[in-house]
Amino acid sequence: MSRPNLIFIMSDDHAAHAISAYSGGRINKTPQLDRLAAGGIRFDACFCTNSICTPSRAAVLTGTYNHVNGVTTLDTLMDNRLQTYPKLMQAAGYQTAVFGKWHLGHGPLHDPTGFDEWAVLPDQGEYHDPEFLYLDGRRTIEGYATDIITDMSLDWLETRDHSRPFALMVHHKAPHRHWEPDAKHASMYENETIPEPHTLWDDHATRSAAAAAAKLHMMDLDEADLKAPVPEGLTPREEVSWRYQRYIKDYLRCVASIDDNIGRLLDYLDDHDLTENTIVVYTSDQGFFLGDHGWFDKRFMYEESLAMPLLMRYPKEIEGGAICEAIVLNVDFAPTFLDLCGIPVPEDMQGTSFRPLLSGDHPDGWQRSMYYRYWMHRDRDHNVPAHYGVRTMTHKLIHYYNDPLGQPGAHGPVDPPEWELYDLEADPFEIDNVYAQPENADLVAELKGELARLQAVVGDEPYVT
Ligand SMILES: [Ca+2]
Repeated sequence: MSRPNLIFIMSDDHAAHAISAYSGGRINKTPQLDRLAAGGIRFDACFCTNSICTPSRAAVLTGTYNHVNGVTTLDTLMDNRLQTYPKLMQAAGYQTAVFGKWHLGHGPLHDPTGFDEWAVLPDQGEYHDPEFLYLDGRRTIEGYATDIITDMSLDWLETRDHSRPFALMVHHKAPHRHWEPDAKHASMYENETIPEPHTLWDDHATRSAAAAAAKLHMMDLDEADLKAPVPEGLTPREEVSWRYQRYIKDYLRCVASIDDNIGRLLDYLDDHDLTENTIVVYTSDQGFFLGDHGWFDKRFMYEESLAMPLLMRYPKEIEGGAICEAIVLNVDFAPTFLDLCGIPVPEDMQGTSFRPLLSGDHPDGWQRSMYYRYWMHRDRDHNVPAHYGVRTMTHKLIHYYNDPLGQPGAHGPVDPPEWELYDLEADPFEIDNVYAQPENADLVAELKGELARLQAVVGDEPYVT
């Protein structure tokens, strides 16, 4: 039997609630992503283990947590000698390529390795007429990043060795800040009002002081984000609403271009008889606040940031329209891809293959909780505190240990430790921190025990004052 191909599409900061297969189309329509979901499986509890670009990308590639792979913050680059799933696939005879955003560093120790061909954006890269880095230098390509990354992917598919299986990574830059749409989508939503999220007016009253001090509010969006002067004469509340519309429309315009380009890839597979034997994956390196809690950006362990969209299509093993509510993590991707392609999963990968979940099996003992850690205390731009925590199927316990710990890109001062507890069933939007309520003492003790257990399992150190 021929080995499957893999197309792994990862965008940057695309929250699941901006995909209509997830949201039912509350704020936008994504027909091509919905096409992928209809032909495959939608994961409703896929989480990142550290909600920023570089660390999540390292976790995806290596199948390990950030305290193990060393990529804890945006200022820690990935050592390209680490074991990654593309390297293992290449060694097993797969043709491999990556096009688009890399954001794991550049130069001899950080450029992509394990790929037959690559072209990546330097750092964040540009939306318009972007420069790309190649093995043999830099070239600027005219056009729009999302289109170009797809063009490169299609060209590579066309010119590949057709006698061998392939693993193609399509890593979109969009819809990362500053959300610059292309001309085709520039006037989309122009005469519409996008619905505001349920928690746009969250007053953060019960949240920890450190979390409430984050600079992610609509009022923290700058000129490059808004791309227009704030109209005069608005009340403070009107200004927040105006800023939200400016932000979300550009964000959704960038998403619309991704959606169109996914359609081009899916069409190519259909037209070349590749659909049946190709695993197609769509995800984003983390989630994003789309005005939720009054915020943009990510970093926090709250649901909108923690959750990654995950859609997978593979007709040989996945029934169309399936939905999976089991917890899967970014560290589980690498072992799953290897498993699906018949390549042994190395013992030192910390994630677990979730291949059984694809066909509806639910293995006994499958994870019912997950460990999260954000290290980049009080980063200059966003002021989000360092924290770790545990999310179970029903609750979330967050410990703001509030210490930079000398991590690159983290800053002081050290603030007093704080805790938050959310009941995800009673309070799915995480408005009421119920940590201090006496009746929750037993639950808090239980969750602290689970947090300690998970830290021991993954080999991370608990914070000690
Ligand atoms: Ca990102």
